Amino acid sequence: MLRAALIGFSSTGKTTLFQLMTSAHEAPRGRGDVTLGISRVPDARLDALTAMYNPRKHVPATVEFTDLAAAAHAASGAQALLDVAAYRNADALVHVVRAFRSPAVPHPSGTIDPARDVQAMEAELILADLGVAERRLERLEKDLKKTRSPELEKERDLLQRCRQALEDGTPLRALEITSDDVRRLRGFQLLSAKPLLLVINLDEADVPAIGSSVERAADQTGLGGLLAHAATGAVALCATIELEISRLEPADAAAFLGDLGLTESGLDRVIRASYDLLGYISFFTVGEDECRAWSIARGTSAQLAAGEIHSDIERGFIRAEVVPYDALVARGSMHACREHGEVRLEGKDYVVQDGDIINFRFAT
Ligand SMILES: Nc1nc2c(ncn2[C@@H]2O[C@H](COP(=O)(O)OP(=O)(O)OP(=O)(O)O)[C@@H](O)[C@H]2O)c(=O)[nH]1
Ligand SMILES: [Mg+2]
Repeated sequence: MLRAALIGFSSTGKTTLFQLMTSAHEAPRGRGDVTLGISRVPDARLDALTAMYNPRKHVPATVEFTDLAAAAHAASGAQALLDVAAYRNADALVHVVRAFRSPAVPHPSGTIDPARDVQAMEAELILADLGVAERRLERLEKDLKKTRSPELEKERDLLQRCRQALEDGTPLRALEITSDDVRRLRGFQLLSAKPLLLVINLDEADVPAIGSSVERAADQTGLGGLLAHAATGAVALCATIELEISRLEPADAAAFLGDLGLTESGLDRVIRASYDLLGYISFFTVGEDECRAWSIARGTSAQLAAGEIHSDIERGFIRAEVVPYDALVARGSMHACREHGEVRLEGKDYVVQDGDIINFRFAT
């Protein structure tokens, strides 16, 4: 399951967004406390499969969101909070940036300035990573004096490269590194290396003019040129309006969205952007018992995909029976697909495609 952590300065709308994403209507559990919530990934394909199979249960893919009380503007406060395991363990960070004005909600810096906040948060992430890199380098130098190890030398070279980038103010997500180096860095859980989604939390009054256009939002809020290198992806929405809409009946929600010139809810947009950010795709398992969506990284092999379901299926993997989603919908049933030779038998190295419907054959 994809894990995303909400970060941001105080009163930017993190908890409002969290409630929107997870439909958690209760208040978070006090300061410094980590709140976890599960968000169901909307997917029209799963809805169609569910209509076809009428299963006892249907299970969408999920994203787990983490919300934490505010990171104070003071560097020390933010640094302490950034050390929290929930941030370090996350697959992606979602930075909620305040663009709404509301004089009723004071901004810790006194003014509303999304570009300043984006840069300040980036600086916090970089500072936190610099600390980790420096501590590790110190250890490595000591160890390398005692023993020569090619692997440790590679790690030292890599970390020196990282330290240089960080000192230059470059987040590690902007570095081009090999997959071996990605593996070497994984254990350090470096924050600036994680994919970052910016959520520009718009003012209610700006929604009709901006709609869901990230470009217009960036222009209007002074984020302009910053966007391209400050984040991996961005979404513009007004969290309070979206939360209101999410609590309406579907027909009313659609009408409200339409009035604002929006075609897709903020929830859908944030989830989809998170998926894109990580290069995640979905495959499906179907049957009368259960229709279910599974998320995997693009490029995952059939055998590893099987492991998402159960380690026994991965271990005993024999073959994957695969039908593309479009073929199943066009034929109307698995049986018809079989008759037309559209069920393929794939081996363990087959790269699973978005929308594949898979039946794994395995030995126990
Ligand atoms: N006008 C307006 N107010 C908003 C919006 N989003 C959040 N707020 C308000 O801003 C205040 C803070 O929102 P929260 O969601 O609690 O912000 P937070 O980032 O979780 O705050 P901390 O956890 O205290 O750092 C609340 O009063 C919200 O109702 C928005 O899009 N527009
Ligand atoms: Mg909060």
